[in-house]
Amino acid sequence: MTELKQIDQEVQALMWQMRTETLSKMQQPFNVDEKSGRKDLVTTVDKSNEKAIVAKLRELDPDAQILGEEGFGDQIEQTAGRVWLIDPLDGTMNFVMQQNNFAIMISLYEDGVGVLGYIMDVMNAQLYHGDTKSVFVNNKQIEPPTNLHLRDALIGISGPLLINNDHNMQVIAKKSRGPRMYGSAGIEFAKVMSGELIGYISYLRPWDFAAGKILAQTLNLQVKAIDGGPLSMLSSNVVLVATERASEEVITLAN
Ligand code: 2AM
Ligand code: CA
Ligand code: CA
Ligand code: CA
Repeated sequence: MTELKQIDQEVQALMWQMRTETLSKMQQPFNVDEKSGRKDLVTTVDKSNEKAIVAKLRELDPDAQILGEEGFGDQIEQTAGRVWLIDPLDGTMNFVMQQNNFAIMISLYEDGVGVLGYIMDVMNAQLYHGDTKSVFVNNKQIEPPTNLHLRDALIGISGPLLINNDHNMQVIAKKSRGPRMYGSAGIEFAKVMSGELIGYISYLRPWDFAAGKILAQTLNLQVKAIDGGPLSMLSSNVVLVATERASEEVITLAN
C-alpha cells in the first residue's frame, strides 16, 4: 500500500481531474435513466465517473474494499479493514436539471472509523478535504463554525422529510430562521461546515454522508442518526449534522 500522505495527495489530484472530466462530459450529450422512479436518476456521467475513481483507487490501495453507489466497486457486508466509499455524482437531479449544485465525494474508513474525506463542489471549484485533525477548502484550512442555536440560523432539510413532516420537520423548520433545500448532500454538508447552514437533515445512504461525516466531526459538528444514535455505515439513515447546540435541540424536537 502507498503511504497515507501520498494517497491523500493522489486522491486530491483525482478529485480535480474528476471535476475537469465532469465539466467536459456535461457539455456533451449523456444518457439519463430512471432508477427507482422519475425522481431518482442515473446518468452515463455517474457511471463513467465511478469507473474512473474505482480504477484509480484499485491502483493506489489494491487491498482495500470499495463501495460505490453505482455498483462498480465491491459487494460489502462488513466494515472491517480499509473501505473507500464513492459517490461519483451527488445531486444527479441537479446535474441534469440545473447543471449546478452537485458534488463528487470520496472517503476512506478503516475498521469503521473515518480517515480521509473529500467533497468536490464542481461548479464552485471548491474541494473540501481533510482528516480527523484539520479540514481545508482547497489549500486554506477552515475553522469550526459558531455553535449557534436553531432559532438563530438557517437549516437544510431534504424535500421529502419536510413535505411529509417526518420526525416533526415542519416544527423544526419553524423554530429555525428558515429551512433551505439544495438537493445535494455533499453541497449541504459543505454549507454546514462553512457556517451558511446550522445543520442539515436528510434520509441518506452511506456514500451520501461518509465524507461529510469525517470532515464535519473534525469541525466539532455533531453527526448522528435523528434518534441521537450512531450512524450505520452499511444502511440508510435519517442523518443529522449540526452544531452541538442545534443538534440537541433538533433531536429533542424530532423524537
Ligand atoms: P444522489 O444524487 O447521489 O442520488 C437529494 O436527492 C440528495 O439525496 C442527493 O444528495 C441524493 O444523492 C440523495 N439521495 C439519496 N437517496 C436518494 C434517492 N433514492 N433518490 C434521490 N436522491 C437520493
Ligand atoms: Ca443516485
Ligand atoms: Ca448522493
Ligand atoms: Ca450519486
